[in-house]
Amino acid sequence: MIKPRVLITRRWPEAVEKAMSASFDVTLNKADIPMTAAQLQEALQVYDAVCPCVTDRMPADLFVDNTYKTRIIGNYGVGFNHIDVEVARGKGIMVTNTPDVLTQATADLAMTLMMMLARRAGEGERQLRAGQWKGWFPTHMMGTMVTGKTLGIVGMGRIGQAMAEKAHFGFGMRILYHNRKPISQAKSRRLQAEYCTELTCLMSKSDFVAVHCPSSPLTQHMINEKTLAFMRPEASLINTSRGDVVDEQALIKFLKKGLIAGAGLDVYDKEPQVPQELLNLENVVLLPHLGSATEETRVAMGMRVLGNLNAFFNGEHPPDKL
Ligand code: 8YV
Repeated sequence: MIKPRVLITRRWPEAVEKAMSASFDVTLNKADIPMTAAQLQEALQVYDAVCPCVTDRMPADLFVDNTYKTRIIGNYGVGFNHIDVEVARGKGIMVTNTPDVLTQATADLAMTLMMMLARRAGEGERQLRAGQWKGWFPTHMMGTMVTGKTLGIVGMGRIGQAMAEKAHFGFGMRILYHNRKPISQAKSRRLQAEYCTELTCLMSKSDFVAVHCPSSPLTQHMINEKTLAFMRPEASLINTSRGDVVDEQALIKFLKKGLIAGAGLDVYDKEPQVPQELLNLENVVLLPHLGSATEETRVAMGMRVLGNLNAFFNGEHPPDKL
């Protein structure tokens, strides 16, 4: 039987490249250089399945032809704002993603950012590495406690809830959340989580605001000058979702003026570009989109793509069809 032709656009962990190669006629991007729009367009005419990730932009205008060889796009990642799913669907291409498997890793990273901010870990490490540490003194780099503080979660989906669990049960934090609709009563009772119908209400009551909602036309620049204005000067913002949910220029303005205490960012509007003004600030922690970057998670993400492709080519319903 002829195996479906599958393109994996970037290097994946070896174990999943092997597993994919056992099931399909796989083409790997050995050089791991991001593909151009033209290469992606060509791929859609050559492969039965294309497996992109966040660096592969597939907006509406990428799908210029009327018919394609590709019948499924198996995205490696849970976020899919880089793919126009509606347009792909209209061209007869199914799109799948990889939910669940990266929930804990991403929530862990949001916790990391919160802890680093609160305890000024980035600043401290920079000072020490620069040879500027003069030794212990009582007022040296005092941060703030996380334990007992209030965490406001914007987007109480899988990752938001996982962070709430860690923060509430691990650090005794009070949980507020803003979401399209309240979570189940059982879940909110367990976390003693309070629902804020208004984002601004959550912003005004939180010591840490963590953004977990997906990028969409509805959430674009949801954290902007207007909403940031509700945050307290001692409060900080954490973003591990997508860069465009936050208006970066507004955030920079608020950070520079000391209108908010700090920001912990893992995602940016124009990745991998990070505005110089953010790089110049001490009160920010900046990570290079590491949310799901654990060995276990990146393997599990690949296996999830494999499961979706296997189901599809066996004529079954892929579990993560969008
Ligand atoms: C992924 C992510 O690593 O899955 C997501 O949505 O943001 C990341 O953690 C990345 O998207 C890979 O495509």
